[in-house]
Amino acid sequence: MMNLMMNDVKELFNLINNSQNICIAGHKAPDGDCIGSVMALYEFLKLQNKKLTVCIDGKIPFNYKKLVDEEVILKEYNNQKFDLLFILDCSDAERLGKFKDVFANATKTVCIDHHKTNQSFADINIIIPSMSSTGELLYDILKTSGQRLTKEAATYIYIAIVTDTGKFSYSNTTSDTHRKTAELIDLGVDVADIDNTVYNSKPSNVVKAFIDCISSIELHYDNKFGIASITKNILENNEVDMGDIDGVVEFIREIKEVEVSCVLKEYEEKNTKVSLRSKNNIDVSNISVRFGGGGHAKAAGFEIHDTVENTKKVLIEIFKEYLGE
Ligand SMILES: [Mn+2]
Repeated sequence: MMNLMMNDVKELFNLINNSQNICIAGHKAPDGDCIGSVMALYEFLKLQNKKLTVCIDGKIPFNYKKLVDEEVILKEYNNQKFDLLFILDCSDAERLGKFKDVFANATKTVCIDHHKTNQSFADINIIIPSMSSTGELLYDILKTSGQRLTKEAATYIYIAIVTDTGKFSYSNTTSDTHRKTAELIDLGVDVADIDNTVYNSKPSNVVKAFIDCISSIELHYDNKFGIASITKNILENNEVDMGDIDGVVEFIREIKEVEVSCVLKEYEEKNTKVSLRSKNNIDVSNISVRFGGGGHAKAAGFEIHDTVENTKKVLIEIFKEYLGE
């Protein structure tokens, strides 16, 4: 934990002590880091007898369902006010989706995040882009309390780390990440059990939808750019939700020559979400920021209000700058 953050961390625990009604919010279309971080903080604060509300916009993917009591998630936001709001793994308040107004209505706000595009928009901002995951950063923060984490809290932190590091394989994985993970295992995390829950649990229709997405792959610029789409058609044909299909963009990156992989997600006819992954030197967060999105050098995303087909053309054109002759 960086020294310069310690004042913010102390202030954070002061705020917890002085607040009764606390909200914990993650980003829309939640992933493992979002869910793991939110639920770890929830477990931690539960022991302090706070009134807790969780805001996550979007379905909890099937593999995380048994890890989250969906009863604790607020269904609709009706201008409830909170003494203290935690915003986790979000580079801006818009990422709260249908819960974005919770930010303006909270007395105090704390943002904990590792996206380098984060603009430090809350009252207290603990943003460390060198952290593999928000979960890893949250672990550092919670450890300073001196309170021993429960096995449940440790497990949520582990899920956040294991998913955002691609099972400890991405370049965001550090020796510190591994040391902290070792501590989590000492706290009782069952590594193989979590692997089965998070990764080895896909319903067959989800795998079929995945195959359909992969079949749509196009390769450009001597196979250096790979792009595929998750269309509403594929989702409907296989009866799956968007959030259930994970790993397409990482799968495309497995192609030897691919430098940048891209997946287009058709949410509405004119609302396409773009996910980008870079293998080596291209910083995809720069491209994402151009379109009002955020992310990391090797993993970033944004939305375009246009069709999948038009968005594809735009992206192929953009990567000509980077990967064309
Ligand atoms: Mn994250």
